[in-house]
Amino acid sequence: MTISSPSTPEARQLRSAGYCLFPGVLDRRLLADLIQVTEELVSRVSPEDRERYRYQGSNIAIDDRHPVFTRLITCPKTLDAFTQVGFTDPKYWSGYLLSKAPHAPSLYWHQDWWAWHIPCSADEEPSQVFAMYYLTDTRRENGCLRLIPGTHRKRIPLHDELPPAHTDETYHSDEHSIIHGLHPDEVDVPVKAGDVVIGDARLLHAAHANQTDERRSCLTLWYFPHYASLPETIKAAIGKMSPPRENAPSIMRDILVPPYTGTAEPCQFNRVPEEYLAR
Ligand SMILES: O=C(O)CCC(=O)C(=O)O
Repeated sequence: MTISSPSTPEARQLRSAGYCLFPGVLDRRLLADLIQVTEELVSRVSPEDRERYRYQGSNIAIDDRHPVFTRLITCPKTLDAFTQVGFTDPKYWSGYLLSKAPHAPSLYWHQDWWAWHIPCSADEEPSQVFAMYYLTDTRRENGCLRLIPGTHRKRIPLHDELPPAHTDETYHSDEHSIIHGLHPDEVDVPVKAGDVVIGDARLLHAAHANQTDERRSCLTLWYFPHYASLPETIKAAIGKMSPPRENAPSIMRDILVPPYTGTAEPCQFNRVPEEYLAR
């Protein structure tokens, strides 16, 4: 992808370090409504899912037809932030509620890109990004995000130790193993409730354990920042993995990934970084 990005500090940081932060994008009303709806969702998690997703806390796919999530996905200040970092055609794909109960363990190191065998995986421009919102202020003690800057484009030894993200291997990993450990190059990303962290899906990230008596909830939304410029095989794969969305609210029409109508074969789902992640 050859796209010239703007020279704002956030745009530069996103390309060089793999993430950036915009403060205060959610207003108080939306934040309060999100807290109410997500508490209800978390209260309905089965004991089996609570155990399976104990490192993420929960892994609840959000319903983008629910009015509160529609407001979040189309949040004007986040869409404005996308413009400021140079996204040419942002399209929303999916979102998850990751809610750490009091005293929940750390989240394992991982990256979330899934088409590593396609050459665009080496590009400076991200093919996929997360927009992460926290519903409480975060810090190391209550399980803030941590990440290793630059690892979206540079291989480090840890890459070769990690199983593919969000699989049985990570769900059943040992809390004291290297994939949960501290890394000398990691940085904490503490935030205020209502900030948004925009990050490259290729970036190695994790979260600290929640050592407090309070719940810590995160909403991660996935977007393709330059959807129109993605390789056809990736667009076909996205189309195959996306839920049907004929009944999407009208406010969502412009931001949702469109149905794939081309003829390309979907590329494989491949979470393992190979030749396109440079040493
Ligand atoms: O809980 C967090 O802070 C990050 C969550 C995350 O990256 C994930 O579950 O994939």
